[in-house]
Amino acid sequence: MKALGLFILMVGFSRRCDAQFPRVCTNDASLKSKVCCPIPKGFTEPCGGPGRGQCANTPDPTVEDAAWKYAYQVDDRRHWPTVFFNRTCACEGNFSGYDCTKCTWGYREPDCKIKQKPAVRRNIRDLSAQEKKTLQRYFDRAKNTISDFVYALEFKDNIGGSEDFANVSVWDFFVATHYYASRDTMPPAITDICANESDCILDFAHEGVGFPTWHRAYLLEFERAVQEVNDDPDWTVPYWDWSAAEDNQCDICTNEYVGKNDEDGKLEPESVFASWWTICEHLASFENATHRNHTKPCNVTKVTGTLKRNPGKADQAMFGKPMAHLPLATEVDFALRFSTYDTPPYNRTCNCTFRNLLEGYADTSTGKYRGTITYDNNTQVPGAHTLHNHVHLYLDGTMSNVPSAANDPTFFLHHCNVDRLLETWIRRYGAMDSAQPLTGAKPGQNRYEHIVPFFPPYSHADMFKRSTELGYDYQELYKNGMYGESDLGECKAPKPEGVSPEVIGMGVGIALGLVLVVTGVAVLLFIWCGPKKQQYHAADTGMEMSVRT
Ligand SMILES: *[C@@H]1O[C@H](CO)[C@@H](O)[C@H](O)[C@H]1NC(C)=O
Ligand SMILES: *[C@@H]1O[C@H](CO)[C@@H](O)[C@H](O)[C@H]1NC(C)=O
Ligand SMILES: *[C@@H]1O[C@H](CO)[C@@H](O)[C@H](O)[C@H]1NC(C)=O
Ligand SMILES: *[C@@H]1O[C@H](CO)[C@@H](O)[C@H](O)[C@H]1NC(C)=O
Ligand SMILES: *[C@@H]1O[C@H](CO)[C@@H](O)[C@H](O)[C@H]1NC(C)=O
Ligand SMILES: *[C@@H]1O[C@H](CO)[C@@H](O)[C@H](O)[C@H]1NC(C)=O
Ligand SMILES: *[C@@H]1O[C@H](CO)[C@@H](O)[C@H](O)[C@H]1NC(C)=O
Ligand SMILES: *[C@@H]1O[C@H](CO)[C@@H](O)[C@H](O)[C@H]1NC(C)=O
Ligand SMILES: *[C@@H]1O[C@H](CO)[C@@H](O)[C@H](O)[C@H]1NC(C)=O
Ligand SMILES: *[C@@H]1O[C@H](CO)[C@@H](O)[C@H](O)[C@H]1NC(C)=O
Ligand SMILES: [Cu+2]
Repeated sequence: MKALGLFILMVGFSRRCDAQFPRVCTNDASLKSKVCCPIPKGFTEPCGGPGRGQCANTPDPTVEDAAWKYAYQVDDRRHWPTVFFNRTCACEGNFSGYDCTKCTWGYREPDCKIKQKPAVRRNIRDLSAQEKKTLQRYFDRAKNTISDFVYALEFKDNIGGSEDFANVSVWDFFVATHYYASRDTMPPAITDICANESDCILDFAHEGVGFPTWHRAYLLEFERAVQEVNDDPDWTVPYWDWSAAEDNQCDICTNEYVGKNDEDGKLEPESVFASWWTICEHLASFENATHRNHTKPCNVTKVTGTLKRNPGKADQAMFGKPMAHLPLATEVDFALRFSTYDTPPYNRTCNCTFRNLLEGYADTSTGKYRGTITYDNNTQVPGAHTLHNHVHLYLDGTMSNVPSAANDPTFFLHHCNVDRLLETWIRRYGAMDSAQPLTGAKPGQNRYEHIVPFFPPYSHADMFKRSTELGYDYQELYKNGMYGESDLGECKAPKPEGVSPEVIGMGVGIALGLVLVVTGVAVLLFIWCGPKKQQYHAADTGMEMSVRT
């Protein structure tokens, strides 16, 4: 298998829309002119010419937000992708891709005129023995094949030319992409500017309304890349239905699937994935080098370790008792009852929204945000780490830190299930425009903003529709939509004001209100004063394994 991987290493496969940038556009002339309009093979004009595409100014749907000006004004990811390229291919009809030789999601050759029958993403537990082998082989080939896309090793200001871009494997390209979208912006040491956490962490993919659609795009790109690298356009990424796992433990953590780990969290040598290297494992600030107070991009050529997993062994004092097992089906049921997709301020403090429950900063019994509380005596009450975040932390290792998570194949199986839950929500409540805000989200997460860092760019709105319009479907939606209507925790519509017949009830209410206020203040104080870093949990504890600078 390894030999096969190496054998095909140098075989070129065409890549479709993606992030950070096609090799063909990272030559000195293109970088200088900011034009990325290649002449496709078999054509004579850039972008293919009339009937296919032409070179045009890149649209810039950015929503400027004064609240983010410190972090944003010097960030390469602002006005994506115009800091790097401001003229790109505008493709006609259903053509797409950086040179208009590809089809938009859901369409196929010839001439992208065929609307494809939705490809079905299947439950990983239903794959045949042979299909499981294929999955491993396909992933391994992606890990060992050089991508058509290259990655910048430097800030834009410091990029001299093509020598500042590095080759990267197809798999590692996705690791770097997840890292690039979510890395923190400034070193935590700059506390005068980073008085508010939101000024320091500029995450285009998490803790916000764009979370579900960012990862939907990411998964589509990933699926297509694996298809292309293995020359199998019908392959689909399977989903791991963790809420249905036996004994609520990692039922795919075996060598048949993603690999079994030993006591130290290392994968057994029998697993294909035991030999996988990892990249981008530390927060960028870990590297110390800064430029205009920004942390450096991940050096994609540097191996940082191997995959680590320790399911059920995450620190319960820090993350709570539920870390001993996977999230329960009742918790998923709860989240899917919320018809409100998201609300201002569209960050991790949101209450009673499907997005924050799915992402995992809201409690799956109350529906409300709950951050970690640390008392003076150093006792800690863990915050909410639910659903998506819970699974990341439960796996305890590579998956539990944002920058490194996508090194682990489990990431894509997990996120496929997260996307299935999004799809279940969309089928029940509808993909209404109003769900995604026009303004008020974090940078790059508003409805029509470009999803950073995919190239050529497209928006969150493009992803917020029935999956069948994007060319794929699921073997089965979550419980086929059967998850009840009644229990909304503390999020029921408030009772109309007026004289309550139950005075005792009121007394309890007031007491509860006081408790909530006190808790709220404690949480806020903690958010305010806590150290800054990025992990899949609801508030910062400063106790993570990676070294902070
Ligand atoms: C694109 O960038 C180039 C190089 O910086 C600049 O000269 C040009 O004016 C820009 N074009 C647009 C449409 O912003
Ligand atoms: C995409 O292809 C379909 C099917 O042929 C066609 O109906 C549709 O008009 C095309 N879309 C565009 C924008 O050309
Ligand atoms: C990067 O990969 C391309 C295509 O495989 C190859 O032509 C080029 O020499 C590689 N560059 C480096 C620096 O290895
Ligand atoms: C932090 O946020 C508060 C409240 O939103 C604001 O008043 C204050 O100016 C912000 N501090 C900085 C340094 O931006
Ligand atoms: C990063 O900075 C810290 C504190 O200044 C220092 O101790 C550490 O050695 C630096 N790390 C690297 C890799 O330079
Ligand atoms: C970087 O941070 C330092 C310390 O807060 C500040 O004085 C300086 O102005 C910042 N530089 C830039 C370019 O933002
Ligand atoms: C990236 O890492 C490689 C391997 O450790 C090293 O040789 C190279 O100098 C690094 N490049 C940059 C720009 O830091
Ligand atoms: C969430 O948004 C509110 C309002 O802008 C802000 O005060 C708060 O600091 C944000 N919290 C986090 C964790 O980003
Ligand atoms: C620490 O302080 C909290 C809040 O005052 C209290 O509830 C808790 O029992 C204390 N824990 C210990 C071990 O003293
Ligand atoms: C969510 O509710 C908690 C109390 O449960 C409160 O502290 C927090 O401020 C609320 N979040 C928002 C965005 O209103
Ligand atoms: Cu993510």
